[in-house]
Amino acid sequence: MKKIEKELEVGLHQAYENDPIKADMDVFDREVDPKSRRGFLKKSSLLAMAAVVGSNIPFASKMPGGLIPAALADTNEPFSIPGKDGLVYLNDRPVNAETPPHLLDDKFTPGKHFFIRNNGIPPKMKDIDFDTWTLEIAGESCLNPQTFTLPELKAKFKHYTYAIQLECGGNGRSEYNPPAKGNQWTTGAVGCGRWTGIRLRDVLQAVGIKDDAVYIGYYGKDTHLSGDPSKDPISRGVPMDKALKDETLIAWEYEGEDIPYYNGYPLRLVAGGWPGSTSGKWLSKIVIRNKVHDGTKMGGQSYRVPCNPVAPGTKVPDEDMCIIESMPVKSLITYPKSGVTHKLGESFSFRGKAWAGEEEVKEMDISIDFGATWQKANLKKPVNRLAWQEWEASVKFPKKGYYEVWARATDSNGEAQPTIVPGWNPRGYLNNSCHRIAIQVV
Ligand SMILES: Nc1nc2c(c(=O)[nH]1)N[C@H]1C(S)=C(S)[C@@H](COP(=O)(O)O)O[C@H]1N2
Ligand SMILES: [Mo]
Repeated sequence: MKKIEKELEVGLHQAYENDPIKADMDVFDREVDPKSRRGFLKKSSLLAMAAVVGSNIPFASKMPGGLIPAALADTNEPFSIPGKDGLVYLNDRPVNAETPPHLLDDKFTPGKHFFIRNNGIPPKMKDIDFDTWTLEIAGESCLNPQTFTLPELKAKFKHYTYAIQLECGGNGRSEYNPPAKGNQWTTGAVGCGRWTGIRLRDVLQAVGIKDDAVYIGYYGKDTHLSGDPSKDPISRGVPMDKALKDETLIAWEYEGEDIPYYNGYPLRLVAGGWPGSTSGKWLSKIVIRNKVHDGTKMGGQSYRVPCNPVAPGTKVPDEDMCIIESMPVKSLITYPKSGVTHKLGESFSFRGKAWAGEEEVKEMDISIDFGATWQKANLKKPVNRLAWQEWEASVKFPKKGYYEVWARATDSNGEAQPTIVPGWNPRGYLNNSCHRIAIQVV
């Protein structure tokens, strides 16, 4: 651990000495104004603030609470989270952090760059033991409820590795107007890498699925923010046909290593192409249900959108909201970084990633004239179903000046990304508008 992190931890433990719940929390689970886009630290976390600005703050006692240090106001300076590198911090209780586009340039996202979306407080690392971790399979539509240890699951069922893309349903939320409550994700609540585990299908078939089964639901070992053990932070699921797909995994490995702690170590569900919220982390129980799973965040406005489009700002009754299933087609420009300068006359190469929920991306286009004309990019096939696809394109700019490069993917059903923010919805899900970067040609 770097020195400053150590100091931070010591400082915080002192600060929380008289508050056993806070003292017990992970070092990063501190209070932050959830509305502030960068989620900066309150006055109480001066050591943390000093860590972020890179030096101490002589007039710290005069600093208004919630002030965003000017040194950081317009940078994406990442806060450090153990095992993570370069993420942009949105909130720290629960921890939420996104990946800047240029850190999604690798073919597969390294664990250290994979975004974090927590709804509660993760189990403590010291309480997690890979060898005694258990997964219970139960529910009213399960024939023979059974509990397996993680080593039993590994020994009993065949292993599979798939590159699978996960994206939070709220990725892109920050662009909605009127604004939607929740983490103000820009473009970085997405990643793709190789998950290794067993098929959920094999485990469900081994315990027996009753004929009336329609849905599965998951439970994880994280705890509710209130500390109330009777409440789940989140418990979602998928219909049986998604649960039984080849690529729906119970995984213990990501990119050849243990799953990173914040991404669900030691065991998680991976249901690619659907909202990330269906991929339960710190997985401890799966229920086979005879009705749509009714766990926490399955109802109301959570991970649901109006069944029919509504005007921005409309109040939509719960009964008119539908559960999000496959995510829409989307893409990112991962090279270069927005804001680069380029010399006139030389051709410029762009590259990025594209994905389309349950579908495949069939075409990728880029525009340098605000969408007036489009040029086809070279698009690779996915390495397997539900993996993102690489693309690249090369452009010659006609004259000096300011340009934007826009990227647009089209899926196998002919659905293309919109150039402006699509259908407003109360919680700001499913923004798949084109990614844009700025280029100065000199
Ligand atoms: N147990 C548990 N599983 C969870 C969550 C959570 O808070 N707890 N968050 C969900 C949401 S909303 C998303 S987008 C993904 C994020 O996965 P990641 O943090 O590994 O990126 O995990 C999902 N699974
Ligand atoms: Mo999410």
